[in-house]
Amino acid sequence: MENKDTKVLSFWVSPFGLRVEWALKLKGVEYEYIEEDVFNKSNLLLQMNQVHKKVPVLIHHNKPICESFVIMEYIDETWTQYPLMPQEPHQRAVTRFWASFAEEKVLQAAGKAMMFSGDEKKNNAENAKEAMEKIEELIKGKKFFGGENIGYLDLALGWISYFLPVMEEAGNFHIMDPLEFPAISSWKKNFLDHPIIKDTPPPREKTLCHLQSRIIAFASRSGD
Ligand SMILES: N[C@@H](CCC(=O)N[C@@H](CS)C(=O)NCC(=O)O)C(=O)O
Repeated sequence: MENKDTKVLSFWVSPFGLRVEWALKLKGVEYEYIEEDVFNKSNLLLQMNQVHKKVPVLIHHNKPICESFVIMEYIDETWTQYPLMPQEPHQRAVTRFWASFAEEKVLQAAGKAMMFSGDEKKNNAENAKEAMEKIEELIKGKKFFGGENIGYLDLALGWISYFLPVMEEAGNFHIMDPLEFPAISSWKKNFLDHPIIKDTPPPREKTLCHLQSRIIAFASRSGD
């Protein structure tokens, strides 16, 4: 039965929104999904995320929680079954460190590599790749970042498994060579094979078209 007390406001292709849904699904929490049009924002979104006006927003007992990392921690503290974060404070700090490292150094650089052209594309792809080398070291010898089970960091970095390949194709750049990143490649497989994750990524072709249209819109705005 759908739980009316727990709502997720998201956009079908949002990798940030999918993290939140994964966290709820892993914990077996029922929720209502509300699709948002980020190009024509609803009053509900503007009301629930007055600062950033972005998805995802988790609405729990009519109270909004914004920012996917904050939401995942809230979910972990609210529903204690299937802990996502390690229990030990130092391990928790390390987990948060790598989540923000990947967000700032890999995701942002990959986003710029996808959108920009020329030297900016090349430099950002190189920066993303350099940061990815650190992630490769981190996952070496492990099934998941969380150890034997999917944890917070797997969800935070989950976009690398299904979204990055589409970004690379749409933006014509290359970071993820399986020969250079064998440990990340086997993590990717383990992650995407997981029963909770398996059928959740948005359709690849639709995602590709969406990203291509964003690149075209960005280029026409910046006068390329
Ligand atoms: N740091 C945010 C990023 C959220 C984000 O960028 N969401 C996009 C959709 S993928 C959005 O709502 N964009 C609308 C806008 O930028 O106005 C998070 O982790 O939740």
